[in-house]
Amino acid sequence: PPARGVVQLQDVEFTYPGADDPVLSDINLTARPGGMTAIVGSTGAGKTTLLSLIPRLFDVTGGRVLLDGLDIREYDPAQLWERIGLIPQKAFLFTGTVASNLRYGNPDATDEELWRALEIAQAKDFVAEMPEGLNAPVAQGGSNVSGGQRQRLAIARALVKQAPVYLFDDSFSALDVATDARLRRALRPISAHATVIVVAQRVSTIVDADQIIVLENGRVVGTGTHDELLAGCATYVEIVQS
Ligand code: DUT
Ligand code: MG
Repeated sequence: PPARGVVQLQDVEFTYPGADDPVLSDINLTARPGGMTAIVGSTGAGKTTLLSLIPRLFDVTGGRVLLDGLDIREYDPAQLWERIGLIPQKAFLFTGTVASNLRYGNPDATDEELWRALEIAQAKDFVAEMPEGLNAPVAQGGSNVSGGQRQRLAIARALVKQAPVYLFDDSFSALDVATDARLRRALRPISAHATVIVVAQRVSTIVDADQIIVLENGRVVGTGTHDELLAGCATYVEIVQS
């Protein structure tokens, strides 16, 4: 059956290898295509850890993660990775060119597809301004581009995969407010058919989410829309007011 992108976490618990205590416990959530799920919580709450379980960067130590109804441990790892576009909290680039960085994950992408992804990621203008364009060199660690540019190239790289699931780990807070807003607008056609999970800090990023999951010390302390959580979740109120 074709990939749809329904992500489910069921009674998930996770303890880092060698650690004594779980950093995530009793996590239950369902994220569906055509909607955006936002994950909020203070630093150390477990947001990055939660996202890392979906492409199996780590395996759960309790409960299970399902993609389209199937335990992710049943997938061939490469097949799972193909279906998930992960934009890490700390974006990284390889030594090479803009194009080689973008094609990581989808070697067959056409130049046109690369430009389309760059456009959505708000990275088209600065790449077009480079004399070599898509063939512009990327120095070791992406040291010849700014942090915000690196972030947007990492977003474009994930979009080139055309995955049914996208995981954005705090990808927007490093961007200025205007770029952030343009980027989220440009992502709407994608979230209309894909499953999008974003870890976010700015209220503007999360107010429109179809569901918001509030994490505190590795546990879900609230699930709902912005208005529902404002009315019923003290932790959420604290987060959005800080
Ligand atoms: N942790 C480890 N080992 C790791 C990564 C994290 O023990 O390799 C711990 C640190 C923290 C908890 O797991 O107590 C959750 O960390 P995570 O990075 O998931 O938190 P976050 O919500 O993403 O924090 P931030 O907002 O700072 O990104
Ligand atoms: Mg994090």
